[in-house]
Order: sequence, then structure tokens, then C-alpha cells
Amino acid sequence: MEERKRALSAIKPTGNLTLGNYIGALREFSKFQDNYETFIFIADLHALTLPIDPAFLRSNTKDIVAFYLAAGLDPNKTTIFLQSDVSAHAELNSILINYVYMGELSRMTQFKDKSQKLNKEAIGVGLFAYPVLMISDILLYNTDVVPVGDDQTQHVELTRDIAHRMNERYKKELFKLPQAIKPSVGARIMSLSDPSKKMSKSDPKGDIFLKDDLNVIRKKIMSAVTDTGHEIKYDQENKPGISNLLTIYASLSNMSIQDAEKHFEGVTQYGEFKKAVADKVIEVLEPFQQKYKEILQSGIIDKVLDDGAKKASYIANKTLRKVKKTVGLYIHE
Ligand code: ATP
Ligand code: LTN
Repeated sequence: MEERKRALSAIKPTGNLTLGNYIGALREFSKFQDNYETFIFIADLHALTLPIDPAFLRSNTKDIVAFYLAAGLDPNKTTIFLQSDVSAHAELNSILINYVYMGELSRMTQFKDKSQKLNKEAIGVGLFAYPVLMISDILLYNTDVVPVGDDQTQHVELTRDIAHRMNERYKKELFKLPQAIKPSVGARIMSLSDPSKKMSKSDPKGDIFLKDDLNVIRKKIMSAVTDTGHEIKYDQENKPGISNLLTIYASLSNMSIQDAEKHFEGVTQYGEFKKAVADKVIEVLEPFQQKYKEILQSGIIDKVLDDGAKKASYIANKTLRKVKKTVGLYIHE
């Protein structure tokens, strides 16, 4: 039987999940599980790269597992686990950190954005080396595709470079070169209060949170920043606010941006348009929130994580062993 290709992705439990996370990542993940061998984990070690409250980190981790399941990930088809449960991630990280260059890491946009907000003297090494752990996450599973939003594609590109570098250095196909896959619509949902900024869980101004009360969600959408004029047209430069709302509508309706534009042809009131967007978001999030609550109450989360950690460790340890051997670490039976 032909081996199935592998898909792998993760979310870091740094904050409450947003509509951006849902559209750019969560809802995409479950589309892979029927055709790919799929691994979806929680990047909890990555969450430590910036200061975080321990109690929040713990409860948010559990929350995200519930969101994974509510979004349709089926533990019988997808391996769901915590990064910190599979020690091979940290071990491969400590090997690969020697093959990634400081110059490469300092060019990463995510590092530049996040470190800019910190005191220069207090930038953790983990924040700088963040991509090395992510590279380890991906390469441990011989991953073919990595479903991610726009902001993570640079890290996946670096992963390819490092896989290639290792293969050349050791003259063998040690690692597969993975490919990032972005959603066709909605790879970068913007803040509702400042559409020039990404909707981001660690910078929550203008965010819609997946746990928000539905009335709050409606209010946030109705008061989203819009642009001058009155046409519902996709024009990121001149109409960033309307373009963002149109993207949200199109993505949640599984239609192209062009079809969404057609749908709103003739609508000249932004209020009417925003109401349609709010209705659509609520139509999707209402049952989703319901499922999420049921899952949290069902008590199945620990079992899912236990099973996932076992399956993931088995595969990850095989790769780790191969890497150790290749770089010359002594393996005794
Ligand atoms: P942080 O603010 O802590 O950096 P984040 O909200 O950007 O977090 P991540 O954990 O970095 O979220 O991302 C999880 C996944 O969600 C990634 O695949 C990322 O590309 C995607 N994602 C995050 N924000 C958006 C967004 N605004 N639009 C589309 N996809 C997004
Ligand atoms: N850096 C990613 C989270 C992440 C990830 C990964 C995504 C950690 N390891 C491996 C894909 C594959 C983020 O910030 N969303």
C-alpha cells in the first residue's frame, strides 16, 4: 500500500484563540485528516518564549485541545498531542541548534516583531531560537505539508533550508523538505480596530475571540473600522477594513472573494454588510462553542493526549535515533 503523505501543524497556547486562528489554522487542520496522516499538537514549549502566567498556560492548553476536537479533528484519524510530552522535540532542537545560523534567525519577521516590543537586554534566547524548535517539530515526523497562516510560512521556508543543509552535509536524504500550505482565503485576518495589523492573540486589540459571547461578537463586528465610500469591494490598499470583513465572510461561507463581492453587489450600506458578516460568524461559531463546552465537560481530553503522546513519540524517536547516528552520537543497544 502506498504510504500516505504527512501533514503537521500546531498552535501555541499563548492567548485566547481568535477568529484569525480559526480561519487561518483550526478549520484548515481537519481538512487534511482524511487524505494525510495528520499530526496536530500544542506548541506549549513555544509558549514559554515570552513571559506567561503558569495557571493560564495550563488551562489554555486544555482549552485548545477542546477547540481542536470541536473544529472536527478526530483522534482516530489525527494524532493530537502536547509538544512537551514528546521529549524528542527538545532533543532534536539541541542538535539542530548547531546547524542554524544566527544571521538566519535574526532575519525572521516574527522575531523582529516580538523582540521590538521588549527591552533589548531582556530578550530571551528561546525567542531568538524559536524557529529551531519549530524546525525540529516539523522534521521529526518527515512532514510533507504544514498547514499554516501567512505569518508562519517564513519559518517553514527556513525548515526547508535546514533540511537541505543537513542532507547535503551528511550526503543522504536524512530529512524530507516540507511545504507550507496556506488557506486560499483568509491566510491573514486583520484586526477589526486596525486593519493594517494582524489579528493576533497576544496583541488582542480588535480581536474576535472564539470564546466571546455571541452578542459581544456582533457588537465587535458592527463597530469594526471601515473605509470611506460605500461599495463592498475587495481593495486591500484603499479599503482594508471592508476587504478584511469580506475575507471573513468569504472564508466562512466557503466561497471565493469574487463570489462574496458578487453576493454584496448593490448593497450600499456598510451597516447592512456588517450585519451579514456578523450573522455568518455567529452561524459558524454558535455550534462550535456548543461542541467546545460539551468536550470540556466530557473529560476525554487527558485520554486523547495520552494516546497522542504515545503515537507521536514512537515516530519521533525513530527519526531522532537516525539523526543521532548520522551526526556521530554513539548509540548503544
Ligand atoms: P501570537 O499572537 O501569540 O503570536 P497568533 O495569534 O499569531 O499568536 P499562532 O499560535 O502564532 O497565533 O498561530 C497559530 C496558527 O494560526 C498559525 O498557523 C497562524 O499562521 C494562524 N494565524 C494566527 N493569526 C492569524 C490571522 N490573523 N489570520 C490567519 N491565520 C492566523
Ligand atoms: N510557530 C507556530 C506554532 C508552531 C508550529 C510548529 C506550526 C510550532 N511548531 C510546527 C507548524 C508546525 C505559530 O506560531 N503558529
